[in-house]
Amino acid sequence: MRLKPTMTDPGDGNGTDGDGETGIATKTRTRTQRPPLYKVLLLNDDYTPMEFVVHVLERFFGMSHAQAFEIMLTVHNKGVAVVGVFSFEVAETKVAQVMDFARRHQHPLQCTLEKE
Ligand code: TYC
Repeated sequence: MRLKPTMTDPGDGNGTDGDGETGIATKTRTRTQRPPLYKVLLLNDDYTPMEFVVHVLERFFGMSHAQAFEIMLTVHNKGVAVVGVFSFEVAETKVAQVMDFARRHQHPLQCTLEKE
């Protein structure tokens, strides 16, 4: 009689090995750890040109022109939109790239991240 499940005999969950014996049933549940994800948000403003926002979405988020235009309009109409979901490191990098690109072109475009 074994007390714990093994790789070759995970057991049937009834606490026995099916060997007719009884014992103390111990189960080890393996909790799968997924890395936390972060949403990258683009915010609307009254001054950044629409074409500039479309270009940003194509350049930094790999969107097609049609996709980029659609998301830009969503931000324009609703005030904010999620433009991608990434690991913290990638999300942080995208935000920095967008903010730097906007600043260099003297547009007030704002991009931020939020834990999912
Ligand atoms: N509202 C801007 C305009 O009318 C366009 C715009 C869209 C700005 C999306 C920022 O994230 C943004 N020119």
